Amino acid sequence: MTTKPALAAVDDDAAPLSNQQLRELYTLMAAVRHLDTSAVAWQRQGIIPGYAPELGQEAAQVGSGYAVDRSRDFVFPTYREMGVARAMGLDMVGYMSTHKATWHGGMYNPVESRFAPIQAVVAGSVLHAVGWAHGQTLAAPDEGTGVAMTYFGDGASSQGDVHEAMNFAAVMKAPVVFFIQNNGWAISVPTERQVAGGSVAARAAGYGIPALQVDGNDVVAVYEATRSAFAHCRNGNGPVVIEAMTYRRGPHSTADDPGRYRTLEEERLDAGEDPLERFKQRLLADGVADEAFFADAQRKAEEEAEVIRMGIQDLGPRPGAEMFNLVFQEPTPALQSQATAWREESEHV
Ligand SMILES: Cc1ncc(C[n+]2csc(CCOP(=O)(O)OP(=O)(O)O)c2C)c(N)n1
Ligand SMILES: [Mg+2]
Repeated sequence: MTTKPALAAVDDDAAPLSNQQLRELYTLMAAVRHLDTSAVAWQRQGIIPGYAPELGQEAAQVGSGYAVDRSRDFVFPTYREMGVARAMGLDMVGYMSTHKATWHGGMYNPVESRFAPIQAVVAGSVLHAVGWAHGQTLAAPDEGTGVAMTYFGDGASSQGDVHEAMNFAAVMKAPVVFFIQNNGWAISVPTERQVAGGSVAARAAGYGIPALQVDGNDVVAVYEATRSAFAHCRNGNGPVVIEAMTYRRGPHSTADDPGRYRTLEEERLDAGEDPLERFKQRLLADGVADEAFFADAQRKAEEEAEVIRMGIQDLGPRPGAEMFNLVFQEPTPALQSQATAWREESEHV
């Protein structure tokens, strides 16, 4: 499905993925699958108040996150990028603490991890990424160009912010990868009722941005597309749009009931092949991994999720008054009076 883009000729001489890297990709996808389904269970058990599952989007997330150079690039996620976070090696207790509502944006370090705080404002991350990428072009060249990668959905692509961001990035040649996970749905609204012009990738032409539409359920295809896009951006050619075609299996969030807008039969038919199972069959067929390897990956995934569960359960509550402290560098009078009112009502001081 990958369409060959008009990417500028780039010095992308990276070797194909080794067998060890292919196995690592599978291990990551298995860890993400298990953590994702565990997180839904944790929400049902009252361990976390809410979660946005990414079942079926593991290839899109792990494949793209794996291409990031954590020494200089920066990722701007939405609320659904747990798989990217895991592929980039984040502290997952810190990451999942966001879903426990323990701390704004999670307790991991965004600067060190190169992964911005989780963004719940649809298309908000797109603007932040373009600003950061533009900053790279203003920085001293000998610092080396980092590339921003912003994640957003098919629904978010209808936001005016995305138009402004793409246009600005193209005009300013900002090194930014616009990574769209087209998962078929924006909560209850299907893509065809949301995206005009045939696809999100098709829109890029209007901004003079090269676009790749890639099979988002093929982890290797996603990795290769992302790697090419990074090389294009890093060489001063401006932004790239990647539209990874995938499918959101299950609910939008733990508060959603997809039975209100689609049947299980429709979901099964439209979802296509499971990206994890598909990759497993490929690795088996190519002799890259055997059944013992897959069993081991599953065991490790279960152990890892258990450590994360204990970690988030051990996190105590943060002092509620903290929420007022990080809004502005200098608190405004209005904020100060809100903080005072909140303390009087909540802490009875
Ligand atoms: C600015 C803004 N408008 C509306 C919402 C409510 N909202 C949350 S998720 C969502 C749908 C997003 O769909 P999509 O961009 O396809 O991402 P997906 O959830 O499918 O990953 C909406 C409308 C919001 N969070 N922010
Ligand atoms: Mg969507």
